[in-house]
Amino acid sequence: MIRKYTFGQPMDTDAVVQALPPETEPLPYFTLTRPGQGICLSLALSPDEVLFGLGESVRGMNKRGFRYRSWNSDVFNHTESTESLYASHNFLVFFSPSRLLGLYLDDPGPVTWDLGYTRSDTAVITSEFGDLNVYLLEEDSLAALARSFRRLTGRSYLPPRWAFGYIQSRWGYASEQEVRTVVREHRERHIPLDAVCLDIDYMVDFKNFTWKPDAFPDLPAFSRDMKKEHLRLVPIIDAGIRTEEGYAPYESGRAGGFFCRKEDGSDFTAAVWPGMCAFPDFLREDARIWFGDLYRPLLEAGIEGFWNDMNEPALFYTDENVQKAFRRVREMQDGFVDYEQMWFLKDAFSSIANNMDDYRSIFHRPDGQPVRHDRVHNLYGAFMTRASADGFRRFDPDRRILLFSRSSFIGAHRNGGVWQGDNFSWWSHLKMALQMLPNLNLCGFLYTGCDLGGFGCNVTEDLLERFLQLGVFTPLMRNHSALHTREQEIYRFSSWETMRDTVSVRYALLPFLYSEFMKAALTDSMYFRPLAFDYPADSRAVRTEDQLMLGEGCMIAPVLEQNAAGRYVYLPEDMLMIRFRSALDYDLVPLDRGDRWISLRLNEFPLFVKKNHPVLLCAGGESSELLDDRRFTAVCRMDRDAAYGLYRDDGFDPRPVLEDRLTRVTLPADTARNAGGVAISELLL
Ligand code: MIG
Repeated sequence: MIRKYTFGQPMDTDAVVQALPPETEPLPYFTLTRPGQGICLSLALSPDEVLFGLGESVRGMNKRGFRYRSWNSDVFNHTESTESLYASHNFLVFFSPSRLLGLYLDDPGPVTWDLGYTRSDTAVITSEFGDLNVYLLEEDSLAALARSFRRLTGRSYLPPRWAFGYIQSRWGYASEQEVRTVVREHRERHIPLDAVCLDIDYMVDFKNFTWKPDAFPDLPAFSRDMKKEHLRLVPIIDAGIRTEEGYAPYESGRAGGFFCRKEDGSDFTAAVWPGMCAFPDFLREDARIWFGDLYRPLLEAGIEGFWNDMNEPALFYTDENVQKAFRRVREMQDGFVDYEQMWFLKDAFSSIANNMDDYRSIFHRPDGQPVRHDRVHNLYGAFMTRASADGFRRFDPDRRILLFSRSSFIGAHRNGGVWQGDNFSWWSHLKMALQMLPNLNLCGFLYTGCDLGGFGCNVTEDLLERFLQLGVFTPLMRNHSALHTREQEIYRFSSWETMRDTVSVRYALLPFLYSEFMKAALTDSMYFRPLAFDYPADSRAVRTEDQLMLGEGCMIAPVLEQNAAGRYVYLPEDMLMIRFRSALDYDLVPLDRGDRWISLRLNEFPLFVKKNHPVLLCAGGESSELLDDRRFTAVCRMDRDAAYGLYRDDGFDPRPVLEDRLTRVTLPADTARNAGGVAISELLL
C-alpha cells in the first residue's frame, strides 16, 4: 500500500510515475513539526531497528547512526564523514521485527536525514524548504516494499548487453593512437575488453560535442574500426557549455534562451573545465530537447554510449566570487596580524568552488516562472540524464544506448545508470562501494558500479585485484583512474595474468549475470540486496555488512582487506561455494550454514549459491559479442529438481518482453551423483 501526503507546493520532479491522490488524513507514525519554512518528521527507533536506503551515500548498508544531507555535491576526496555525495536518493526503509515501513520524500531541495545521530533512538528527517510529496509504503516483506517503490517510480533503465563487458577508462587518454594502444595491449594479452571511455581530453578545449581534429581525425572511421574488433568508445559529456562566440552549442543555446539565468535575467556563468560556461536549464523541456539533439553528431559517428559528468552541477568559480575573495585578501593585507586571520585568508579561497551564494544566484524557468536553483538543486543531474536519454530515443527508438551519470535523483533510474563518483584507491572505499550497491538498487539504480582500482591516489596491485573481484559482479565493470595517478590498466602490472583471469570469470558469467540483471529490471526487483531481504528473521543476516545477495540465488562476499589470506563468511543456509581463479579454473565446495573461514589467495574469489539454483557458465571470450551463449556448464548443489530461466535477447531491444526471452533449464534431481550433491552439467540451449 502506498499513501501520498502533500506539503506546501511541490513541483513535478519526474520521480514518480504513478499518479496517486493525496491523503486527507494527517501523516501517521511520524511527529510532524515545522521549523521555519521546513517540514520535519521524527520517528522513535527501536533498538533492533535497521535502516536501508539513501542510495548513493557513505557508510554502511544500514544507514543508522549518522547524519546525511541530500545535496548533490562534487566531492572528490570523500570519506566516511562526508554527508553529501553526488546524488540524492530520498528513500529509506525502516525495518525491525515490529515495523516495516518505506518513507520516500519527493523533494528536489536539501533534505537532512538525522538517523540516530543527534539521538541514537530517533530519526529526524528535515525538508529545508517544505515543498514536497511524502510517500509511505507498507508491504509485507522487504522485497515487496522494494517492488512497490519501483512501481511507484518506474522501471529501471536497460543498458545494452555490451555494457556488461569490461570497460577501460582513464582521465588523460588524448588521442586515437593512445586508445588504440590501450586496446592493443589488452587484445595482445587476451584481456577481455568491450569498451574504452574517452574522458574530457578528446574534446577541443573541453567543449562538449567537439572532438580534437588532429588527435581524432576521423571519429566515424575510428569507431567503425573499434566495432570490428568488438569494442566501443564511450565519450564523456559535461554539464557546462563554454561561452565562446561562434561555438555552435553555445550560440544555439543562447539563441533559444536555454541557459540558466541570474536574477537580473542575464545568463548565469561559472568556470568549469572549458573555462567560463553557461548551464543548460534542463528543467525546461525545450532546453532538454535542444541539448538531447546535440548528441546527434556523436551518435551519427557510431557512438553508442556516454557518461555524463559534472552535473551536480560542479562550479569551479564565478567571477563574482573570485573578485570577492581578492577583495577580502586586499582588505586583510594591511592589518594581517595573527593566526586567526590566516584561517579567514585560507577560507577566502577554499570556499570559491561549489559556493552556496553561487547556487542561490541561479534561476530556472521550468514553466516560464523563475525558480531559485537551491530549491531544486538535486534535480539538475537527473534532468540532464533525461535530456540525453530522450535525445537517444529520438535518434534511434529501437536501440538501447549506454548512459551513466555522476549526479542523479530518483527518477533518473529510468533513463540511465550511475557510477559511484570519485572514489580513492583505498581499501575502505572498496568496502564502501560494496555497501552502496544494494542501497542504489533499492532506489532503482541497477546499472551501477564504482571506479575499479579507485579514481584518486595510487593503486597497489593487490587492491586492483580485489577491486576487480568485486567488479566481476557489478553491472558496470569499469577500471577508471585520475590524471597523474599511477597507471592502472591491467597490463601495467606484473600480475596482469591473474587480473586477466579474474576478468575472464566475468565473461564466463556474463550471459548469466545479464540474465539476472534483466530479470531484476523487468520484474522491478533488486539485482543486489542486503541479506536481510532474503533472511529477515535471521538477526545475524540482517546485520551482515560485507556480503550481498545477487540475483535470484547467489551471494557474494569479497575480500576487503589488504594482505588477507581469506575471510569469514556468514552462510544463512547451506550453499555451494564456487571459488574462482579463472573462467575454467574453480573449486566447487558445498558448505553448510554458519560462519565459515574461507581461504582465498590473492587470485581467488568466491560466489555462493543457494541449493537448487543452477549457475550457468559459458566458455568466455574477449568481448561480450564473442561469447557462445548457447553452450553452458551448469553447476548446482541440489537435492531435488533444479530449474533456471535464462534470459537472452539481442542486447539492444529497448522493449523486451520477459516471458518471450526466457529459456527454461531443468536439472533433474538425479543429475547430482557425488556425495555433496553437486551437479556439473553440460547444456546446449
Ligand atoms: O573535475 O573528466 O568524476 O571520472 O575523470 C574532474 C575528468 C572531472 C570527474 C569525474 C571523473 C573524470 C574527471 N571529472
